[in-house]
Amino acid sequence: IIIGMVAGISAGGLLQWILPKDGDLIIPLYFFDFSIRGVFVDFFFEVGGQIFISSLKMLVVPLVFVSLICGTCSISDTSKLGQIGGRAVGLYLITTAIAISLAMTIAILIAPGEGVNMTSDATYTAKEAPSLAKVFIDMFPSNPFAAFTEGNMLQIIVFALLFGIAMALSGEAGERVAAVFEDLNEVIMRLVTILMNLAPYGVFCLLAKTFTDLPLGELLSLAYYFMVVFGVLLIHALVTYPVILKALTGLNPLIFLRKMRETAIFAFSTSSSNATIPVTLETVTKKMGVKNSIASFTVPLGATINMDGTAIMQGVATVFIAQVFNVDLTITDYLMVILTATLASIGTAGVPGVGLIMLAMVLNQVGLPVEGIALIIGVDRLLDMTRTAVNVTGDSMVSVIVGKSVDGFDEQVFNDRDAAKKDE
Ligand code: DAS
Repeated sequence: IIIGMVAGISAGGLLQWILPKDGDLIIPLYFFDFSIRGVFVDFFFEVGGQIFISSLKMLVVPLVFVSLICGTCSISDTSKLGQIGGRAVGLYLITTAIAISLAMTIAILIAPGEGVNMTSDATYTAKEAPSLAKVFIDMFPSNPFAAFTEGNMLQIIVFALLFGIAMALSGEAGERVAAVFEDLNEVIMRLVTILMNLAPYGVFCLLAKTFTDLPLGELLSLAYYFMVVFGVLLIHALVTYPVILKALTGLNPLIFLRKMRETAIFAFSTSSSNATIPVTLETVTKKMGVKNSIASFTVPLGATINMDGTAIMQGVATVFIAQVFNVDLTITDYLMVILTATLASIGTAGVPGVGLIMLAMVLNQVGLPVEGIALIIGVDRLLDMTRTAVNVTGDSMVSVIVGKSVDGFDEQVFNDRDAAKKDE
């Protein structure tokens, strides 16, 4: 997969060097013109990459539903379920609040937007941040089948939890149904393993296409902003998470980070926490030793409500845009940003670009000109890839912490360098 990643970035860079910006290179052959962009970028890379992402997403709804039901009905006492849920949600919200506070503090200290002095006269009415009540009401599906077709992860999670609890309380009938779901889960996880054999090619296509047209020039013009976001993402992934993991579990963070590598590359390549769920689940259970009954709940939940990487981008972007437009934010404004960004992340699925949409909500909340997003949108693609990798790392870390805290964790598997290799 790493080879696929390096080859994809190299191919994209080479094509960016060969092809004129948004242009093409036509090689006239005997009976047709061979278009470099048409054949490679718009066909091979586009088709290969999209097929790969669609095949990952194809698994998400059935995998989350089946594995969550297996997990829930195997936790017979519902009090433990409350314990797992409470700890997972608590840790997700705390790590997101730490992420955005870290991001805003560093952005205020470095002041990447100082001296740009843009003025804003456009009026932009972005949609309001969701109220807490609405977020909770929307979690309960009025029609579970609609939740499945729309891929509404929070509603699927709630329905699967309730269904699993009902199965655990249904005696023999529940046991018979549980046996069916166990077999279904086995088959779907086998499908994940099969798909992971396609990963190098899918990662190659996705990155080759992205890096063919990545606006490197814009990166330079926004290098300051880009480097601050990228720097805080690295600090959060390589310092905050290891410190929290070590402090709460005593586990070796280097083993955790090494085992996260493949999943992080998937997340980086797909820019989608949701599409990466099958891989995150596989890594957290088979390589890190978290019981499926825990991971099947914490991983999909994290992919939906936990977006530390996104919160970091939003924290830096808010300060950057305030500086660019010379708006002095008060401490109340900063607290409002933390609350809005954390709330906004709960209700939005982990799909490409969702962080930028949520940013409009956050800027609107503190009265900042939302058209400031136009400044940073050019460099957002590469940041989206990186922050998605941070998002799934946070989901995996919390899964390990919660698993270990409720005795749903096999430390031997975690410390085993080759865990899960035997399965492949
Ligand atoms: N791409 C989102 C995710 O899947 C993150 C973002 O858009 O910020 O986590």
